[in-house]
Amino acid sequence: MALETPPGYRAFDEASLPGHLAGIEAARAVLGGDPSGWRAFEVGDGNLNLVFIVEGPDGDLCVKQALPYVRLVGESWPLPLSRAFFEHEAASIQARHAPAYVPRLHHYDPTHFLIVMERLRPHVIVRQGMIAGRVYPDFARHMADYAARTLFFTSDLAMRAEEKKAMTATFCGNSALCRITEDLIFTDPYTVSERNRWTSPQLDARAAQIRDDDALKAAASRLKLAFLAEAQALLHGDLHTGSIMATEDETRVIDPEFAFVGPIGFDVGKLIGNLLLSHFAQAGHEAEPRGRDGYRAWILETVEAFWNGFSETFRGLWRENRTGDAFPPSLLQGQAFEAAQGAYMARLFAESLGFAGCSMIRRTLGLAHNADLERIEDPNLRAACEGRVLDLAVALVKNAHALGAIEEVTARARAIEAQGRDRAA
Ligand code: SR1
Ligand code: MG
Repeated sequence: MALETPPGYRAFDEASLPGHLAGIEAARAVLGGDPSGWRAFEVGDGNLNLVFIVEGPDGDLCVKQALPYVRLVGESWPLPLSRAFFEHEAASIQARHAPAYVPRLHHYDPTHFLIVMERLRPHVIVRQGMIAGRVYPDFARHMADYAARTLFFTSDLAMRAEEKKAMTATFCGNSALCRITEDLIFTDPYTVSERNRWTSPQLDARAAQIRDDDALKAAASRLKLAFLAEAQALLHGDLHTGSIMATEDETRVIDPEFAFVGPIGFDVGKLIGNLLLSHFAQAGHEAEPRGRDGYRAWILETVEAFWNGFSETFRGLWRENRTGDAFPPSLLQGQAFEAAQGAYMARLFAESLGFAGCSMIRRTLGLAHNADLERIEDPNLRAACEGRVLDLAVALVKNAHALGAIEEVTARARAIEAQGRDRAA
């Protein structure tokens, strides 16, 4: 039986989309000419939606349409179309705060849950670039700026309480997407679930060890509570390297359909976790052993520069814009304010590392894996890389509070990589 959809909704395909876009003024303005000559290509490789590139004589566009189910799984897993509304809302807010780092939005169609936006070209998905060993010299600086600006300006540090509560209320409606994160990241990998998968039999014992680790499960549960209950700022909600497109000079963040008002460390940590995962996956992509040592070093420098840049920019924005209801200037000035900021950032750092670890565990033991590891064909080599991902991830989830600086995290990553290599030799 077909899934129920709202009146007027239909999922487009390459043949039917140009005719629909012909009725949208913003699309006509970009594509130009006669709509009968427009061509659409479905290019979506994500887990949830349809994504089209549409080309006309004057220009091109990207069109994203929500399906009423999870594309990765099929119609057996229904998912609200409203995620397109939340994505468009979040993208509009992020465009106000960090316009240099998001694609231009042209149109939102609420009947078809469809977003018409700028086609990013020649940008490529950063995850694909990192699998190919590409260096993005400004990536850390851009992402630090993007994260600091979008997260600071939508937090209680910058917003008045009435405005912030209204924003929070709007995004509470995106609960189905939050539910995916709650289950897939914070619960499934730590229990027996038919949605889980891993490289088997190589990682069977490791998966069982993780299911039996009470301290780990308690720490993951504390992070789940933070995700459920800490309404700190408007998050992108799925800030991994597959949600970022870049060239050498430009960085654009796409796909904020998981947006909601949650803990700042979730965005920050998800990006750190995905970079660390890419670091450990490089052994599966290098042409000869140690062939990507230089690239691994760049990834870890990027992790450091991202956190350090984020932290510095976030603190600077906060010093300059004490416009929110939290930490009022009437109470805190000078040294007292600096001390309060320091304590806030230390807590955020620890929470970010915990979320980074959870993001790494779910991509090795949960439902949705990353191409970084999935593309490694030799299962023994893949399992070796995944084992190293898990070594660091478990330490991050359990011991984040013991780590004082991002350089301690990257040092551990380096040590785990070296030990793994020695063991394999
Ligand atoms: C069922 S959706 C699986 C994952 O895809 C997205 O990228 C999110 O990370 C989600 O958890
Ligand atoms: Mg996505």
